Amino acid sequence: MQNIHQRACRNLVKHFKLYKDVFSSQQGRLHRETTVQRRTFSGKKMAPRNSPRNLRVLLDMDGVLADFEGQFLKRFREKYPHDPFVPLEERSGFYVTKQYYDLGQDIGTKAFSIYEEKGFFLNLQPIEGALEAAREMAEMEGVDVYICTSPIKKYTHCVVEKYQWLDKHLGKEWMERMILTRDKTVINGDLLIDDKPNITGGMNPPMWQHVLFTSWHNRDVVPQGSQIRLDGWLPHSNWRDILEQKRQEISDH
Ligand code: UMP
Ligand code: MG
Repeated sequence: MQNIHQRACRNLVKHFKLYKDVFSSQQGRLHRETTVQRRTFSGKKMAPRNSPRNLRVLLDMDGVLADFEGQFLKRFREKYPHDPFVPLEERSGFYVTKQYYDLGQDIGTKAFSIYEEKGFFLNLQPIEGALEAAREMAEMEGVDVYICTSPIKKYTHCVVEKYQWLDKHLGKEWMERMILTRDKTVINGDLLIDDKPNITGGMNPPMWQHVLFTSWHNRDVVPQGSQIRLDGWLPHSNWRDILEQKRQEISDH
């Protein structure tokens, strides 16, 4: 009799454990569905339940995803090994050409020739952690990511190579996100992550808040107005907090 009782108890415990495992895995699945996989049938992400709409993040390319400054210096020194140059630690001011013109008219002209050459934009190295961050951001629930980048005036190689760079490093599906414009102020977004300190254009003020991404040329710039600084993409970086804060602002409105 006691044996039957003990067996019954053991069975009960076993079934309870089984139920608990099934229940918690169901919960986990539900949780994942609501936090990561809320998508419409078209595959488009939906706004989180507590937010009226998706957060729109505009990501700059040169100086944020792609290392323009590093490649510029490398190519300049390879092409003009006997000319003076500006080490990265001494860079200041957004336009690298302007600083090279200060070294002499001919040096400025040579500087221009560097980023107008074929292959320059395609061969830019990704900035450390940028591709991982961009992918993670694009996968986030309720976040729409766009690439917002300005081509140079001599667009022959630059425009096509910007598309090629994105395809090479992030893939074909990112073509849908590409915005090429020389006036970023007219683009609608919540956040623009960009290394250029002073972004001006036809719309004043722009819709977006400017997140100033740290680069050699802007290290000493004090953020103005609603600008906030982002010091890079690596694990310590607070880009996730910046997005979360903005999302809160949208929900509160
Ligand atoms: N650029 C110049 N001159 C410079 C530095 C950069 O024309 O001295 C160009 C290169 C990029 C553009 O095409 O400016 C910067 O684009 P954004 O990163 O702001 O999108
Ligand atoms: Mg830039």
